[in-house]
Amino acid sequence: MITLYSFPSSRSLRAAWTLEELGLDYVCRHVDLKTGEGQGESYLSLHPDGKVPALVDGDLTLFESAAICRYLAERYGEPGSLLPASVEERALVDQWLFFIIGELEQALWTQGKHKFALPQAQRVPAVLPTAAWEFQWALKALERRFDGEGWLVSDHFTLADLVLAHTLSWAVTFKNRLPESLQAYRERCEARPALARAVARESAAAEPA
Ligand SMILES: N[C@@H](CCC(=O)N[C@@H](CS)C(=O)NCC(=O)O)C(=O)O
Repeated sequence: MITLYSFPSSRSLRAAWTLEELGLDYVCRHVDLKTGEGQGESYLSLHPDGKVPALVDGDLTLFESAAICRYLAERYGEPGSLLPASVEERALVDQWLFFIIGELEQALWTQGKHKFALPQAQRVPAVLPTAAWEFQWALKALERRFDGEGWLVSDHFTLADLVLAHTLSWAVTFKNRLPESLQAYRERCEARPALARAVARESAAAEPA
């Protein structure tokens, strides 16, 4: 059995979206970050930092959203679907995943941390313009390699597109400017029915029993 530990509008959506793209059966278990459940002893035994997502599949427990998506696609995906069939194209998917997490997301997360995620006393609003500048810098690097037409790797939607679309949606939520081409690409990815199902699963899990 697969269990995803999630919280709506967080990075766990990447994992839920991947599970839905793959058509897998899974339990979606809400972790109430707002009441501090993440820092409870029980959840810390799954995720050492008390964050979401975490995934349990049989004897395997995994944390880190990109690693979870990568595992699910490799373990359960048809070769040539979320992960391309060739080693070279899979390496390109990994290249984009590391770039998205290490470059694009970091600048965004600095914004998120200093706008709402850190305890009030630790927030430094003065860093926000620098983080916005850093995000635009990383976006330019993306645009040099990808104009928003087609897909990041290969001729179809892959895991690289899923994680990029999710990250670009955060960019918009945090009020960063996206070029029209990437905005259209993001909307194309977000129109996938699997994403709507994933959002619904995470919301339903958060409903009181
Ligand atoms: N690099 C991690 C980051 C995970 C992370 O920071 N998750 C946030 C939600 S998006 C979280 O659980 N924060 C804990 C909290 O807010 O208490 C990943 O991609 O999974």
